[in-house]
Order: sequence, then C-alpha cells, then structure tokens
Amino acid sequence: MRKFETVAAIVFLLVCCNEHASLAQGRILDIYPGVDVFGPTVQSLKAGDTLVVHQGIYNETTRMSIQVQGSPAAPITITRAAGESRPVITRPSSASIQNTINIEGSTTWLTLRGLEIVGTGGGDGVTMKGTLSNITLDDLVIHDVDVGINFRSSMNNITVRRNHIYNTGADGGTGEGMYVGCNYATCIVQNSLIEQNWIHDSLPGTTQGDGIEVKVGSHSNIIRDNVIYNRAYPGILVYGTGANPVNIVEGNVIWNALEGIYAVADAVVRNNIVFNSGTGLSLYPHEQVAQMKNVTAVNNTLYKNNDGILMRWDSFAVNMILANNAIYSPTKNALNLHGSVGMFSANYVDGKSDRAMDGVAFIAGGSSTAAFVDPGHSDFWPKFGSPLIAAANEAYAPATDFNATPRFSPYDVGAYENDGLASNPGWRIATGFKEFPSPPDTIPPTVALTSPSAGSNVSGRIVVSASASDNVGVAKVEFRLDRATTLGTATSAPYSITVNTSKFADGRTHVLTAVASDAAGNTTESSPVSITVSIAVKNR
Ligand SMILES: [Ca+2]
Ligand SMILES: [Ca+2]
Ligand SMILES: [Ca+2]
Repeated sequence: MRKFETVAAIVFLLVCCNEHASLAQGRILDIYPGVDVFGPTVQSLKAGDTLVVHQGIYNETTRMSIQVQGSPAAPITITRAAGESRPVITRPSSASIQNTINIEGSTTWLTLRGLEIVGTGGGDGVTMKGTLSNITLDDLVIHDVDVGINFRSSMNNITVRRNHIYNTGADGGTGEGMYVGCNYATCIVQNSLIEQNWIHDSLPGTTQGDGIEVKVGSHSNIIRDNVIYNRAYPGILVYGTGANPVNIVEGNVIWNALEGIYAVADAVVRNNIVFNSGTGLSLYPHEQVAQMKNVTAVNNTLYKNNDGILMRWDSFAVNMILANNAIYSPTKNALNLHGSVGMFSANYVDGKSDRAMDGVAFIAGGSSTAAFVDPGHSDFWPKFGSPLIAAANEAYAPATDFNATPRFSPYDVGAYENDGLASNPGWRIATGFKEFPSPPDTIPPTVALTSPSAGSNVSGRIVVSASASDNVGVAKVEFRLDRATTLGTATSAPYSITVNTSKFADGRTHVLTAVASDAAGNTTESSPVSITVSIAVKNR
C-alpha cells in the first residue's frame, strides 16, 4: 500500500466516525428548493449539523458567503438527499455575476457532498478564500463556470475528491478546473489532497483553461488519479515549493491538452499517462520560479504527443531525475531536450529526438504496437514480449503503479507494472472517473434461525425463518434438516420457507439450521435449533 493511501485511510476513518458523532450531537436539517433558501440555511449551520438538500433547483439571488465552523468531533456536512436526484445550486440570470458558492472567513471542518453547482455569467463554481482548513468537496458536479474550484488564500488540509468539473472558462475567463494558490506565492495551499476528479472541456474563448494548476509556493499537496482531457492549457501544472516539501503528481491520465503535465520544480511526477497532447511532460523554467530543482519524473507513459518530453534543464538545475519513462511519439517528437542536463536513466523512446539513443539514459523503444497491448485504443499495458518489461532502473521505480498495485522486481518502464499479466487488470482509460476495484469481500454473513423456537413440537406445514445480514449483502439463505438435507432456499428478506413436516414425521428430534451466503461465496451456518416432529396420524 502506498504511504499516501495509509494517510488517506486514516483521514477517511476520522471523517467517517466524526460524521457518526455529528448525527448523535448535531441537528439534521432538511431544505427544499426555492429562492434564497440554500445560502441562508447553510450560514445558520452549527458544529455537528447535517444539512440534507432535497432535489430541485435552488436559486440564489444574493452573493453567497458560507462562513461556518465545525470541529474535529463535530464537523458540518451538507449533502444531497439519499435516493433523490442531485440538487442544483445556481443563480438566476437576472442576478449580479458572482461565484455560485463562496466559502470564506474561518470556515473549518465542513463537507459539501453530492450537489450540482451551475454558474451564470462567468463566476466560479466554488471559491474558497479566508483562513480555511479541513474542508472536503466530494462528489460535486460543477459546470459552466469560469474556474471550477478556486483556492484563493492560504489554507491547508483541503480534500477535493471525485468531483466532475466541465465547461470551464465561461465568459472568457481563465477557466482552470482547479486553481490552487496564488501568483508569486502571495498565498500558499498545503497538505491538501486532490484525487479522482474528472475534469474536461474548457470552453471556447477561455484565456487559459488548465485542468489543475498548483501555484508557486504551494506545497505538500497530492494530485492523483484524476482524469483530465480537452483542455486548452496544461492538464496539470505545478510550479515549485520553495524550501518546502514537494508536490506529488501521480496516477493521473490526461489527453488532448495543450501540454500534459508541466512541472517546474519540487515535484514527484510518477505513474501518469499522457497522450494526444501538445507535450507529454513539460519540464522547463517559469518566471515565477527562482530555480529549477528537485523534479523526479519517473515511470510515466507518454504516447503520441507532439513533444513527448519538452525539457530545458540547464546546468544550474539541481537534483533533476528523468527515468523509466515510456516515451512513444511515432512520427512526432519524442524528445525535445535542447542540451538539457540531469540524471537520465532507462527512458524508452520511439519517435524523433534531438538526443542520441545511448542505450543507458535513452533507449530505442521499438514500435508502440510492440510495446503496448493496444495503444490506438489507449491500452498502454505492456504486452508480452514488450521491451518495457523488466527494463527499468530499480533505483527509481515507484512502489506502486498506475493501478496503485505494488510493483515487483524486476521493474517495468512506464506507468504500468506487468508482473506476468497479459492484460490490464485495472481500470481502462475512458471518459469518466478513474475507478479502483473494491477489495474482495472476505467477511461472512451472520445468521440465526428465528422460527420455530428451540424445543418446539411441530406437525404439518410450518414456517421456518431466519434473520441474516452481511457487510455487503446476503445473497441467499438455505434451510437444512439435520445439517444435510436442504429444505429450501430464500433469496430475499424476510428469509423464510414453508416446510411440510409430515415427510419426516417420526416422533424423533431433528435439528434445523440456516446457511447464509454472500455474493462472494462466504457462508455461515446458524446455531442448530432442535425440534420434535409429531408422528403423523394415520388413516384419519
Ligand atoms: Ca492558469
Ligand atoms: Ca515486475
Ligand atoms: Ca460479506
């Protein structure tokens, strides 16, 4: 498991349990559609409250400013109503142009979940500005806005997960999917997690349109497992962190962007896939970054980009590593390095290049169809016999791959680790969220017979019933006589069958059990219940 997954798991547990606590301590409020209903109600929330937003359209005519304070033990949650369609938060076209949602002041321990946020006139979807921390934006759909999610002041511990953001750059704005931090480090976003978002389509007329832009000075952030395409600026842009820890950019997939991933300084860029873009990786200076340093770009798969790697690492750049990348740009430029210097190792290359293949730093990679299962359909799994397999420099191989699956030595070049599998066992690149398979269900159901009761004397037709539950779901409950003979099976609750006991009416004691199964095939047999079956009355 990646160390960051461990961190994420801990954070998840905290969120999970705090929410249960909030149910115990706070109010649960319900709102229904209307004009100026959403903003004022949100502003009234107190620590521990849960606001359930029912389906329909919420029109906000005034500038919305959310300034609320939850606490670690009593966070505030705003969520769609279970089983209903996603509520829409927007502004009428007659209202002044504002961001649809502003989160401000000293807001902390707040979660927004399951809302659709629609812009009008060129405002942002969600703008965060103030002394903010511990805010979670989860499962939001944000569209037809200028910037999707805007982080506009110093803040920390912001989680932005599984949001669908599209049609940004309305009214000719800068149009970033996410804009994180400030120019010239005048604000700094740190220790934040941006993962599994789906960001696509900057609008025609946007002046920029980055997918995720993390401004200079912002640091210790993780940007991973995002799906980003059709962007008029870089898919992901990270500048530099100054003296602070690096930003990590991993497991993302980007296509049809002006540039794929642009990293200036202080970044680990690993296990990403970029294709059909202006560049795969852009690794060159920016005027807001004083010095290029500390870039580790390893195990990325770059396919059919105009420039696979566009690099300008000069002799003053410090601690720059480019290793184990699969750089295939058939008929285009694979390497545009212009004399760059750095630690270069085991990069496999196909396409035009301004650097000689030396067999160590840069190695001729052969054709993309020999390297990947089906590159024309975005399947970049290393096929059997691929030159990428077991070809990596072990010193630079990440612990896991694009699928977040552990890599085993000998290590492969590119974003995937083959480890003997003929095809990709994970998510296939497609429009939508990057999915990870759920871990297998290994927990068996619980089951108990509820009728008849132990020691009953029974005769004729009786109902046999059981209660059963499972962490995922009960698939069936089978009822057995003397632990051997199946009497019948129930597949939905309440679990019961009718049994004609005259077939085994012999005056003896028998035992009944129920065996519950889940879909994964885990089974549990209930404690036995003894019954005595009355001898049938003959010749009546
Ligand atoms: Ca920008
Ligand atoms: Ca391996
Ligand atoms: Ca189970």
